Amino acid sequence: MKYKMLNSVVALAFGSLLLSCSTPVDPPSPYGVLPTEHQMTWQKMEYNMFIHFGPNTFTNVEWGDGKENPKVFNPSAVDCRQWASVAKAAGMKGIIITAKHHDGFCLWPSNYSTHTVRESPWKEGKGDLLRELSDACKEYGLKFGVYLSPWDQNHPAYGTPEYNQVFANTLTEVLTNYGEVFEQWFDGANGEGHGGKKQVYDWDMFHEVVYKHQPQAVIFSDVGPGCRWVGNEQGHVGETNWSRLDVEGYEPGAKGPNPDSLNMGNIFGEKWVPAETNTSIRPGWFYTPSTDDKVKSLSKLVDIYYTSVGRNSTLLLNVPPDKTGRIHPNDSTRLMELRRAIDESFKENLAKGKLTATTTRGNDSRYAVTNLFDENYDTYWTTDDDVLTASIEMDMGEETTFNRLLLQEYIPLGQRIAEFNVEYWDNSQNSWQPVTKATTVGYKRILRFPTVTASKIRINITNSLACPILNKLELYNAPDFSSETSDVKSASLVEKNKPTIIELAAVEEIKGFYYVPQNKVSAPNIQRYNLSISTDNQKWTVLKLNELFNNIRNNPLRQDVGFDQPVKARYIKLEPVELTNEGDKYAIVDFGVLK
Ligand code: FUL
Repeated sequence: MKYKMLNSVVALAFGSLLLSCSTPVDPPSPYGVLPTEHQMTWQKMEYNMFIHFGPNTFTNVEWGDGKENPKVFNPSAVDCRQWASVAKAAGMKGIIITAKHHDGFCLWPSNYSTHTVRESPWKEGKGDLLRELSDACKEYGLKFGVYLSPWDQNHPAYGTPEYNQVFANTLTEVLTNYGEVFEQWFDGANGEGHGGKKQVYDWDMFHEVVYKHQPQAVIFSDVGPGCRWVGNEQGHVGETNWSRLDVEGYEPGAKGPNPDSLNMGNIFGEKWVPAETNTSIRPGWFYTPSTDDKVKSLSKLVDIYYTSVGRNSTLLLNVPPDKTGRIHPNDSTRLMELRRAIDESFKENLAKGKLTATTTRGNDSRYAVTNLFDENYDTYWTTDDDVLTASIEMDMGEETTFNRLLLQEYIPLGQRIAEFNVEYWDNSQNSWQPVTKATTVGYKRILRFPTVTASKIRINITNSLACPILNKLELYNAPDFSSETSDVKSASLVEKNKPTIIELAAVEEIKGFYYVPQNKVSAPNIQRYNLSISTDNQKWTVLKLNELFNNIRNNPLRQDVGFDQPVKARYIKLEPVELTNEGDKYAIVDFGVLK
């Protein structure tokens, strides 16, 4: 009897415990600044196409100076439907086009410029590329976005206060005539216009115009407000990547945050400004036939996918149409290879079996760890507010071979996880063994590690700024596409006051020169230079004075510079005037003549 009594007391106590467990527990309060609904939609797009097209496509330069004859713009077979179909087949969700680059040429017949497609022979001046592309995007179910450079080397008003209004009007045209725009890309470059005039941009006014006409548009710049540059054009955001950024006191362009902040965000940043990794499939942003054989390799592109999408960033991959106005087969073939590689890598999710967590918020099944397996973005696992560390274990029930782990943090409630590691159960040693460790997760984190075979895996969250919230866990065994080594060549470092001189075997006719900088954004490469020639190493003729290597800061590539006419010389002297990163030495990988 006594025994029976005891039993029912236990049963009673257990029952009330169960009851308290099923009392709904409130979801965690948001932590820090949060993404807007539009930033969430944008983040989920993950992979988009960038299109650089304009006079530069025909003059083979990266930065036109606005003095080009608009007649150079004459593609013979523009086919925006081909661009869209390639983007779609590549798995991209949107296309952003350089509606106006630094040369000021407008790809639509703007009423605020006399340097547009209207002045070109293309379609006898009746064409409108923004119309064609926005229509093609609609047809293919892609979103449409626009790049507009405030820096305009053609517009006569550039450098005067009136120009800001001109730019606002230009922006209004683009944002009111072509349907919905998902992203407004503002280039921060701010150079001189006619007669060396520089502009003080009225960013507040520009942003107002965007939000008035396209409230859902995510605005890109070094400081957002919608999304941010990652501080390089090589295709990698930081391994640590916070979607928060300190923006106070900074401006787009040269007055932006330092490259590390852009690359990694700021852990306690004051605004939600997620990263967009923008890079080109070719060495430069614009098409030129000399890069037909330099389309990035599959392994390089796969790598870029992991160092962007795999690190809590979107990827904006530039695919520049050629002189006919079509995407070159070398580029489209590579994009299809990349698609296949991604599909193959993430074909079979091996995450299955029993999932357990050391702790679950209020023991409430709404926050159960099994939510990591479902397809619902808005269900997640989390812990009690004061629990900042936890482990999740997956027992797959059988030996499984894998080399990729995908995690997603539920960022609508803020980015929280700061450090975690992964372990596997080693049967032979009867212990947990390390697989890898990392810092941030964010919207999506894909970890690559050497292949492991195990039946159990454990994720230990060792540091989180608030209770961790995860909504996805996937495991894969991806084929190896990474055969490429780093392409950063070592450079000679030369004292800044010592010019570099080449001596040819004899006096020869030369057509130009090339300079190969170190392919690293942080290298002290030559940005402005003087170039002189001589036949006797005594009397020098200056051919280039205080000239700029275009875009060398953000994209440190070999620079080919032609002379107006061939010259005869035996000695060629390159003198740095200004470096991309100041110091007392400059970097030089190679310097030579074009014959
Ligand atoms: C940079 C520009 O100067 C390049 O030409 C290119 O458009 C790149 C995407 O942005 O700031």
